[in-house]
Amino acid sequence: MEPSAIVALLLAIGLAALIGMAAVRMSKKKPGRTLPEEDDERVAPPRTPPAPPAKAPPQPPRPGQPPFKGPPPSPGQPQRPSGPAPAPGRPIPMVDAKRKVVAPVEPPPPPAPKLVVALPVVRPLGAGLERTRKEGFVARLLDAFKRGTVDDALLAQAEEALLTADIGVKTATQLIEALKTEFKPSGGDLGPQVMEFFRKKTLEILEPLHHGVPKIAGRAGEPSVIMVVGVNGTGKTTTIGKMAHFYKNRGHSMLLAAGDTYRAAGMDQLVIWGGRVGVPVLAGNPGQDPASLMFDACRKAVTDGADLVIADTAGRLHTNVNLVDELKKVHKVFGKAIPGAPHEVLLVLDATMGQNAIRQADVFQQAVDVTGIVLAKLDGTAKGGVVLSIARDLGLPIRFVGVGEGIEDLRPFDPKEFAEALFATD
Ligand SMILES: Nc1nc2c(ncn2[C@@H]2O[C@H](COP(=O)(O)OP(=O)(O)O)[C@@H](O)[C@H]2O)c(=O)[nH]1
Ligand SMILES: [Mg+2]
Repeated sequence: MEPSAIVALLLAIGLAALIGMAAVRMSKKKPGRTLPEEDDERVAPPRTPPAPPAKAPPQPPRPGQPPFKGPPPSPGQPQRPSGPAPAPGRPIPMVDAKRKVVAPVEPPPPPAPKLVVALPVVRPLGAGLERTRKEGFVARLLDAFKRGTVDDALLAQAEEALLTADIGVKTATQLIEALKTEFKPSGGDLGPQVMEFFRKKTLEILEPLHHGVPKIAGRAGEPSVIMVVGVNGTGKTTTIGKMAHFYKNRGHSMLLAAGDTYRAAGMDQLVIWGGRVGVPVLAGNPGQDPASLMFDACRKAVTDGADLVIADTAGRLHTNVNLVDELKKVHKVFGKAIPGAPHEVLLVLDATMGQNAIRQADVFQQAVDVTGIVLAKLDGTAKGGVVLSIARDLGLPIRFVGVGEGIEDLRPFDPKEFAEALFATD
């Protein structure tokens, strides 16, 4: 071969080798990659779906795969349905000291639904005196005592203010007399001191009687009987409904007896209350002899193992004589069915009737041995002082006070709470 041909051959081989190397380098570079090599920061691993619940239902083993037998959960350790603990296979949060946290950010778990228990609004006894207070009885008293010196004109003004709240002449006179002889002002604003003095005196008047929830003592294994009497419209049936709720909440099992057989609507009303409270009601036929219904009610209560019977009665005043005879008969029949019954006879009076309510009491006291008073509709009057007149004129304990038409609007009467609410200065 000629030397020039050898040189040409060598040059051709060298050129081919160069082209080959260049092709290999080109093929190593990824198409589309834009980030330079040094941009190799820690990139968060791709988001993984949330870890499965710790206690996932066991999966049936795949064919050929042995069933997984993990360690049993340690006793007492609560099983979390889901939570922040990293589950196997789940990315562990990473922190770069120089840069930012690049851990996957999980959205916060949705808040657990709150258990909302609607508590009934219980109106305090004082709520029943709102109108008495709002309509200026205490404001008038405070105003009178602003003058600072206790003289006859001031005492007359104070007595008048007391009478506007229907406290009764006897009680108003007693309070004013006590003020004259016993009250010792200690300097400063007179009004609040006088209110405090009246509060104490009111308590002294009320306290000798054992007011509040009656102690019903039936014989062991026999139901106790509460007989409820009062003029139509005073609030008997409503009070019985509220009382049933009150006693049911205290664990009593009871039977309500709808003894106002003279008025079908009256019986229906008690049946509705029974449904609302969840206690059985025995209702008779319209016009049925209430005494026979009451006898049946007592028998049924014994059979059912109830420990309390609350009996509604008629209250038609226009047939006064019949009413008295009827109530006497009913009263007697209770005693025949259950020795010692009725254990309590409650007279329901309407507070909005003021002093007239006291007159009504006579009829019922002639007929039956009334053992306590329920004063309904105290919320409906500006004359809340009538509580005092009733208690002292009738000489009977006040058991409950009605402060509204709702199921919870019956308060056991507490003289201290009453005196404080009546003479509250706020
Ligand atoms: N505001 C208010 N209304 C009452 C109260 N007690 C009863 N009532 C209402 O007085 C009316 C007569 O009550 P009801 O129980 O039928 O009287 P009854 O005829 O003696 O059985 C009804 O409209 C009751 O809702 C109370 O404490 N406050
Ligand atoms: Mg009624």
